[in-house]
Amino acid sequence: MDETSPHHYLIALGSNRRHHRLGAPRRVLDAALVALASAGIDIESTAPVIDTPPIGPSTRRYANSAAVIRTSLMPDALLALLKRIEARFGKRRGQRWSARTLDLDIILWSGGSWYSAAPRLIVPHAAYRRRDFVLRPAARIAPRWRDPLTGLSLAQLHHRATRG
Ligand code: A4P
Ligand code: MG
Repeated sequence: MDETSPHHYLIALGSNRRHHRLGAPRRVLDAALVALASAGIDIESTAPVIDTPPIGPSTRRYANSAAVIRTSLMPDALLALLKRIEARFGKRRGQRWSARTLDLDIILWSGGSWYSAAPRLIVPHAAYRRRDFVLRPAARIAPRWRDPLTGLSLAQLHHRATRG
């Protein structure tokens, strides 16, 4: 094991706005993974990109994916990196949940739970347990990873979320 990168994270990727140079949202997600790797993050596995209907006020469909990564960064430092990469792909306009070129969320980390007020960060992600657009790609690459709060695996959470 590489002792310099002790933490695993599950990251969710989303995009529902074209990038002026890269093009369609799924190209944005590919480029985001390249940006993470260039920043020294080990990308252990990536899920196939899926096309999903928007949850919330935006009317554009999303491209979504997930990745298991490995790094020595603690959650707050990883969030700062994710925010820098998001900003590089385009500034957000308007309100919460508006269309965005790139959204990178921390869903799970190998250390269990994390809470900080500044930067505001809650891991596991507060809403992911009900979101098919997160759980479907996540369950493809890490089906046995257990949510520390419920004790359920990602495969179980995905099954539960799609049961109807
Ligand atoms: N923050 C707290 N916890 C976390 C975490 N675990 N990971 C804070 C990342 N950030 C976290 O996020 C706002 C702030 O949340 C961050 O600055 C950080 O300090 P944001 O991405 O800037 O804002 P947002 O995304 O508009 O709000 P929010 O609540 O994060 O929205 P979501 O939950 O990301 O949902 N429909 C489909 N089909 N696919 C999607 O990907 N995404 C959203 C956005 C809505 N509908 C969607 C999709
Ligand atoms: Mg977000």
